[in-house]
Amino acid sequence: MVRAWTRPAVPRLPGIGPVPHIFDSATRRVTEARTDGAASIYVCGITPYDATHLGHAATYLAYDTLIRLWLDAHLEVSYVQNTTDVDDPLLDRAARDGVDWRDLAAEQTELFRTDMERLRIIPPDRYIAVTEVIDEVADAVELLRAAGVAYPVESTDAAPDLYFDSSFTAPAWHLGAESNLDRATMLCLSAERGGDPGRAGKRDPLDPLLWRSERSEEPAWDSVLGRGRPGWHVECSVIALRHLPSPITVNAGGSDLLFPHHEFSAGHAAALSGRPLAGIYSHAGMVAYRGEKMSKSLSNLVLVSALTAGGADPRAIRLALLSEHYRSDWEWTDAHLAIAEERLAAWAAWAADPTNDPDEGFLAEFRTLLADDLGSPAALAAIDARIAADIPASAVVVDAVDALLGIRLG
Ligand code: 5CA
Ligand code: ZN
Repeated sequence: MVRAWTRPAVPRLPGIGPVPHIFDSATRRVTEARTDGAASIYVCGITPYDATHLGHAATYLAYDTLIRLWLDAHLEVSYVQNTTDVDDPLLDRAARDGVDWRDLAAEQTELFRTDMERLRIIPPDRYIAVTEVIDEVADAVELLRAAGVAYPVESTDAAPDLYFDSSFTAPAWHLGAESNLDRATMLCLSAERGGDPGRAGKRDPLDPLLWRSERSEEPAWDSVLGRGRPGWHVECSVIALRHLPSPITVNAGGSDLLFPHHEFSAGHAAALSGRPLAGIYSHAGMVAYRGEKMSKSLSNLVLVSALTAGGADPRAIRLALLSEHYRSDWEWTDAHLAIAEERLAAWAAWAADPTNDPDEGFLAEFRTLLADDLGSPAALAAIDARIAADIPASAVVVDAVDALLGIRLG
């Protein structure tokens, strides 16, 4: 397990909050997020380079809000996140910059930790690097091969690689069950997002890589499959199965992971365990900047560390991100931060001398707004409205802003 970051203090509020409901991409319904009195979540972690941009931050903040609601509902929470510390994009970036991929991953993971801590994002209980689970992944792929769900594809420069047969079906999974996409869209997204639909020798162009045999100049590990390294989706299936109950309550990440990543993470997990990976598949919208999705490959990034270095209060960054609904696609502008800074100043002034009013009615309303598919814009507006109406702040509401929005006023 790699080191995560320091956990922020989360005040306990009076009474018990409602169990949150969130949108499930598979059923396309807002669904109660709970499994037998407990809650578990796997959130796909970063591939450690170009960390931490506001798109990353928005996605981790969305699931931080969900976890805060679970804690407020007195549910026991288990939270696992991975870090993809070996994969093609990381290796490509390290090669481009002439640095060792391990050094790049370590330095960027450290920057990510610092940013998460500044933003007061609750850390995972287990933070797991792919390089820590190579043997487990190889064992899992070997099981899939024995079950006839993984098959070799010849290569000219190495031993055969292993691929997942996406015609696999089980009560727990079939291709498209999670993403609901048609085949043409899947083919397109596979090509865009790390798949290799054009590779010769596959049974289906959509079949994803499970294990890549050693190539010269590439990192590789000894394993039951010979020397090589894991494919991308199977890393998340194996880490989730190993460290969380099955099915997990929520499998989460940005909407760019809907297909192929989460579809096949779920497929591999179902083939390994016979059970669905998750009860709910949740996806955060994409943050754009200057007209396009904020992404490493387009280098239109706004980094959390650049904003804080420029003097931005991390609480204002949090408020700026919370002012947009987590499921919508939206574009970051400087105005987001300016508005959030004004809002933070107004909230802090309002909270300076809180009353002892129990504010039960408002606390219930505030909790309900957030528990309804993480309605943070409505929750922010509810506080604004109290200030506008000259209703004094109470200690309870100041604590609720801290516990549920992660913003400590005063
Ligand atoms: N390591 C894999 C997941 S196993 C990965 O996707 N890493 S990442 O660094 O590319 O992205 C980390 C998380 O940030 C993912 O959940 C991804 O969906 C999310 N993300 C990336 N770009 C954006 C964006 N522009 N807006 C919102 N979320 C984003
Ligand atoms: Zn993942």
